[in-house]
Amino acid sequence: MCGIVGFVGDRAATPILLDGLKQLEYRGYDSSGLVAVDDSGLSLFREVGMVDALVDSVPETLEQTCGIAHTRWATHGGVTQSNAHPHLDEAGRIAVVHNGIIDNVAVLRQRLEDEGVVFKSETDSEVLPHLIRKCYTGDAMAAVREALTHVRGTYGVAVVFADHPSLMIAARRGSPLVIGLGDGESFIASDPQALVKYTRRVVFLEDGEIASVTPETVSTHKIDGEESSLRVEELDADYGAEEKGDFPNFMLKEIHEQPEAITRCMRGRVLEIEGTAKLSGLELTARDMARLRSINLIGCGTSFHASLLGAMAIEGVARVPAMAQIASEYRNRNPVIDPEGLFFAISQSGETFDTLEAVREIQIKGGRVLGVVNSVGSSIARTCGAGVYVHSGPEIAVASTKAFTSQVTALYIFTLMLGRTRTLSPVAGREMAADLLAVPSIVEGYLAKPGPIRKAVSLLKDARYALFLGRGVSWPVAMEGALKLKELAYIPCEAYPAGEMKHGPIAMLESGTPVVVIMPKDSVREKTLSAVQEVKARGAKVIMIHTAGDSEAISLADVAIAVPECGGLVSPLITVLPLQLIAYQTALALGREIDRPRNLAKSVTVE
Ligand code: F1P
Repeated sequence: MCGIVGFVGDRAATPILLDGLKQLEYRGYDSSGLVAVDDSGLSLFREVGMVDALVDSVPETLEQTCGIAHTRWATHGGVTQSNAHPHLDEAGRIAVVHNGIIDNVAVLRQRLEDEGVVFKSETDSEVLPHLIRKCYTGDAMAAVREALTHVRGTYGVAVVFADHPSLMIAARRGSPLVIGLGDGESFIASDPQALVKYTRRVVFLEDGEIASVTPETVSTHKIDGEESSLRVEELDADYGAEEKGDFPNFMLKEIHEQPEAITRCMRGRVLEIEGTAKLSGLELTARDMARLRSINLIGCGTSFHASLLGAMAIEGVARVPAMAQIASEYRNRNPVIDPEGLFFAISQSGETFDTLEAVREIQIKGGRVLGVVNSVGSSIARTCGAGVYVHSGPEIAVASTKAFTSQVTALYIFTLMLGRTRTLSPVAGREMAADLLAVPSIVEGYLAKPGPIRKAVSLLKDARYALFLGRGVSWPVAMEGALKLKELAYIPCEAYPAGEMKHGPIAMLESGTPVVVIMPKDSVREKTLSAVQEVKARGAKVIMIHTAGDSEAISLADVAIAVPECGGLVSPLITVLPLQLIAYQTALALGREIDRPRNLAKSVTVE
């Protein structure tokens, strides 16, 4: 979602800003812009579409050594040049880039219009430069700070003033910002990815903080006044080193990284001999776990699907009542928080606004919430304070793949650990540990020989509708498969528990409708078979994901894709692989953008 980059130093700012925007492209956006600053004024450039359009429009000769830049993902107002950021005050001396949403925009805009301000865009963000101008009497920091006291909603903002051409002001509430400390130069970014090429010494702004950033100095304050201490951190040496290597795009690379990612997630955590697991980041004692009364797992999109699988495992194996919750719904329904319960916030990016707000709501009500997060140091990880890092490594493609399998793995590890404090016997614990430890090589084996994916693509690519069916643990897998196909190939599709098909979606089936059935050999396979018969009776085409050697499944399938045998609980980590590949190959066949599908964002930082 929207990205921010800022630079101040003693070399030309625009190449650094443009490069930073390119690094943030993976997050999703629809327009971009920048301003370069010196005391004669601001040079503004904005373009709709890819950052390359902006690169083409910015002259290479610009010498200004300070500037801010933005990739916009439209919320208020369409995708137009005038809605792209930065936005300026009327005198053209103050520029602002903004991530987030201003809730009281209507009141602020009306007030400013009544005072004679003429707006040039339809965005909520444009109120900021005008408000700052009203508060400005020569002190840039004081003006931004005062303006922000009038704003309700969320923001990560970077502001520059033509009067102060070696200064950037950054402030954060609900939308992440990081400041990079270079040698005689400083950076601002909404994601460390944009600045890691230049420096690894960073300061993550906390919510409610404002920073004054010059080439040599950074100071942070609370927006409401007092000075706050500067916490300089060092990013990992391999942070931001992602390259596509021999792969044509990040998605395929990330699909193939799954064996390694799952291995990393389990390293030192699954104890095969003892038949248990350890997750010290959770800071839970065996006594804490034995007393847990309920568990809620909260996430969005793919992370919600991982939450569903986590909840099934926790309840089924560890025998603790567990529920998966969609984060955006959860916090709005004034949930009752069980003080004897435990909450997990599941998020790849650790920045998903709805999930972060759910965390805060749970904390306000006295609940204990732990993160299951990929992005180290992200807002959800920091807000939770404790949790599990899934360690899948940076995920660049918007459609999540390796983060999903790592999230599920982490939740299974937790299940094993929790189960052993309850009814799970040492023998059953050892079996589960062995099943988990076997996963990476099974995944590797499948990916080396994925079966007739292209045959499935030929049934799906021109379909007007597709249905995904699964039972038990294969139902969330079906949901994940349908989500991937929607995200990447834009094919209308839905996922249903196989037993629920006859309660509605069966009406959608006609001759040739592709139906993807996830039916590994497990305790509910027989029941899924009857749904397959119903599908076939309507002339629909069955793409069957089945356990290798299941001749009955093969005989019913129009396209049969075999996955290797594995433990029942861990089957989602295998059956999801062909679905990732089907979505990927279908999108390729249709000429879709793979790593940055339309309208989507990697990090959804708005409500
Ligand atoms: C949640 C999510 C992703 C999806 C897309 C949009 O993100 O729905 O699952 O692939 O990128 O956001 P997160 O909370 O897991 O970062």
